[in-house]
Amino acid sequence: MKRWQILIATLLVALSTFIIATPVAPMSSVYRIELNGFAPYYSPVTGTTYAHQPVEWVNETASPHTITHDGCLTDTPCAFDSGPLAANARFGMYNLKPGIYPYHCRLHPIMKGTLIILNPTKEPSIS
Ligand SMILES: [Cu+2]
Repeated sequence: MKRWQILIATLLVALSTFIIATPVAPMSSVYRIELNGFAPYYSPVTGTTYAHQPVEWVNETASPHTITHDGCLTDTPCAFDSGPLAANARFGMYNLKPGIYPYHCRLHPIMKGTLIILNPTKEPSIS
């Protein structure tokens, strides 16, 4: 084997090792919140993610529920309201601004959760 062939083979091995060892960051993976039939009903009950990451609620119960931002019942802006979400159905939000979003189920007011959307460069403000 000539010197240049050894050099290329060495570079290819080094490159393939680098590619295999470098994990791909899940930048667009979905942040998932499950709805359960028992307290605290939303899991995680306080979800925290970043503004670039889509958020998805999945109804794991046999009953319909809503994911309703508390602002929808006040004079503050309504950031999201799923309407009745059937069993095994999903509800996604993809463009929430950084902030703290308390939410609840319109059908079962005992169900309450909080979604915190972080901006990597700033502290969240109350929505
Ligand atoms: Cu409910």
